[in-house]
Amino acid sequence: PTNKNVTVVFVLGGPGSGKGTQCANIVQHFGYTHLSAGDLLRAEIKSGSENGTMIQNMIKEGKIVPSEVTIKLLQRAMQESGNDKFLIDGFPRNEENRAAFESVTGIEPEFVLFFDCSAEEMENRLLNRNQGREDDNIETIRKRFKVYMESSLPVIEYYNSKGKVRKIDAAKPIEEVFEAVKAVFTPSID
Ligand code: UP5
Ligand code: MG
Repeated sequence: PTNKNVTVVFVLGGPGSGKGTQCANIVQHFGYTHLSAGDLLRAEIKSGSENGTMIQNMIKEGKIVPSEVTIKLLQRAMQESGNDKFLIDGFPRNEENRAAFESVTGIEPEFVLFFDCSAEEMENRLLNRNQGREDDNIETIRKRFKVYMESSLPVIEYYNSKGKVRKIDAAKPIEEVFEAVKAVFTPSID
């Protein structure tokens, strides 16, 4: 499909807000393909790519990988999926990511799903995740929070000013959060 026929929803929110968890639910109910930018970057490290060491170092420091790297991975995954509906999880993380994605792909998001959660709750979730992620330690978590506040929140503000943000209270239990998510994806008759 050409870019104009592609539907993209950006799924944003702080580290541990539940983006990946809820995307898995959305995929099952609404036929989207889930693309986690972080998962694609971690797969790139594992594949032994020439960028792997750079990506690994940046993730360890909670820093944002250059957008050209991330956008290439997203574009490749979109092409390989054969689908035309995508949840892009954890991207764009700063203004430069956002502008570059728009100009390179010509795609604007349908809307932005924003998981709102306190830092205290997110920190607890990440420290209890136990999936061996190299960035789930208290030092890196604090760096991720700082980058989120300084660089990623402004992207959400930008889309909010365009009326594109659908904000979800993500501090509730997983099932309750998904009820709110479902309401966003279910077309209303009016
Ligand atoms: N959990 C989930 N929902 C819950 C709920 N409602 N109640 C109680 N517990 C809940 O959830 C985290 C944990 O909480 C899990 O154990 C879950 O069971 C539980 P998850 O769904 O994994 O949350 P998520 O928001 O996906 O958290 P994640 O850690 O993946 O978010 P980040 O945004 O920090 O991580 P990401 O993988 O997107 O990025 C990692 C790094 O990659 C970045 O820091 C950056 O260095 C790099 N990166 C880039 O440079 N560019 C990009 O574009 C993307 C990433
Ligand atoms: Mg995730």
